[in-house]
Amino acid sequence: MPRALITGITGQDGQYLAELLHGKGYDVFGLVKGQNNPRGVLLQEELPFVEVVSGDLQDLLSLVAALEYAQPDEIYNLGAMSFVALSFRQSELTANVTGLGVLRMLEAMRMVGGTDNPMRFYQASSSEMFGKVRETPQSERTPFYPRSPYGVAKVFGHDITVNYRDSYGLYACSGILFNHESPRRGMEFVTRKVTNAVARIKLGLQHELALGSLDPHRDWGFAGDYVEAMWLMLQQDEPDDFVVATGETHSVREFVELAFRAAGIEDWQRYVRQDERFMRPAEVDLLVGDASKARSLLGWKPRMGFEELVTTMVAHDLDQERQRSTRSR
Ligand code: GDR
Repeated sequence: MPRALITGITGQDGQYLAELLHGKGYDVFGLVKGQNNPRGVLLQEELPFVEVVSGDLQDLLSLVAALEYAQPDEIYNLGAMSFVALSFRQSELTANVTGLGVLRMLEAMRMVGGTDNPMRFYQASSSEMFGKVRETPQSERTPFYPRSPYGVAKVFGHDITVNYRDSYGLYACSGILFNHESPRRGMEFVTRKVTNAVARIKLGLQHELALGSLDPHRDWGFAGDYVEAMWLMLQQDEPDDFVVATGETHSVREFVELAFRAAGIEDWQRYVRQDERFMRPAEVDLLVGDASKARSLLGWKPRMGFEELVTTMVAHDLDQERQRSTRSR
């Protein structure tokens, strides 16, 4: 059976990827940091087939030990401090985990894999690297101009992955993924914050929704589709980098409007309030990806469109909030 180690296993993508690989017959190992990490405990309940390995992207020796134990054929580095807004307040931590963490994992891979390294490495790069975009749509050839400490750290992670591939002949790929969402998305990200608030407003549990700027545009896809692209990248003859995106862009405002409408609420403006606290020191205004390379070389394409994504997330959150309020009665 092939073996895979996933960092960031407790996050949205880690969970979808673990399920995908398990379905394909892999032994799946998940790196979980810290002592008594509540997300690690939850993971064991939700994905019992995952073998938890303790380790931290800030600790090289723990990564070496994790690779020695798991002996993975494939390493998926999804672990990061991934919330752009927080990266402005915790920039050093972000550089350390999101940036240097990639270097540490690559070094661990070299140490454990030796010469003719059999391991394959996937780095979760991000459309945030394009930041103040130099061209539209953005492809693998578009220059980077990151707009946050998170984006800067991801550029380092991306470049060091390419550099280790070139320097040491590692099979190392970088997937430049545009925003991807699902009912498993963390509540701090705008899509889930909105769909959860819409559900609560619909059920009379909440009366307003405070947001930052409604103008930014994002290329939003479904996370379940995007983890397939990660796996496909590691099944090719040669390692390479790929943009993964839908090619469509929508504003935060459109997302909000559609989410309220999905719950049968037309006058969404009544509930939404702009709040300075959610504005960023520097914003990424417009992202839209050109995934033609992934489409032609990997045979990948997104299955879920924007409207279905929004309505699926709202329906899920309505169900979840209904169940919660029934339980608490
Ligand atoms: P992003 O996702 O920064 O694109 O990074 P996020 O959902 O946080 O923000 C998207 C856009 O919405 C605007 N916005 C708000 N955002 C949040 N979180 N909360 C708000 O209240 C709010 N109001 C408006 C933001 O300013 C922004 O323009 C995501 C992350 O998953 C990264 O880790 C990943 O690399 C990229 O997507 C691709």
